[in-house]
Amino acid sequence: MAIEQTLSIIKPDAVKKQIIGEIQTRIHQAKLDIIAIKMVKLTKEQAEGFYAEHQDKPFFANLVNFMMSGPIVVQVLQGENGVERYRQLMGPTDLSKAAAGTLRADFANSMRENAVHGSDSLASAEREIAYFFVDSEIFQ
Ligand code: IDP
Repeated sequence: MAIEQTLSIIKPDAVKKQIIGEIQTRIHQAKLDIIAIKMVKLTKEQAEGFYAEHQDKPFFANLVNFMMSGPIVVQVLQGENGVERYRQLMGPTDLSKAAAGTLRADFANSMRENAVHGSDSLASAEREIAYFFVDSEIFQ
C-alpha cells in the first residue's frame, strides 16, 4: 500500500479541552507519524478559505466562527494508506454514527464541534497541506 500524507486538525473544542496529547497518542497507536505540526489561530479569511467548498451550506457561517474561536493544531500525518486510515480513526462527521473508539465518538461535542479534521482524499490532502505548510516545515 502507498505511503500517503494527510492533513489533520485538532479543532478549537479539543484544544480547549486540553486533549491534544490524547489525540496524538491515538494517532501514533494507529501507526501514523506526525511529520509537521503548528498551533495557529485562524483569521476569518483563513477559515473561509479552508472550508471554501462548503460556502453555500447552511452551516458555513457557524463553522467558520467555530474554527476561528480559538487556537487549533494543524499537523501533517504520514503512513500507509494514510488518508483513509486517518478518516477511519476520526469516525464520521455525525458523532451519533461514530463507532466507539473513534476520535469523534470519544471526543466530539456535536456535529459542528467534532474535535478533528482529516483530508477526505489525496487531492484534498495535497491542497490542505499546502494551505498550512511549506516544504521546509515538513519532515519526512
Ligand atoms: P468532515 O469534517 O467529516 O470531512 P465535512 O462534510 O467536510 O465533514 O464538513 C466540514 C465540517 O463542517 C465538519 O467537520 C463539521 O465541523 C461541520 N459540519 C458539517 N456538517 C454540519 C452540519 O450539518 N451542521 C453543523 N456543522 C456541520
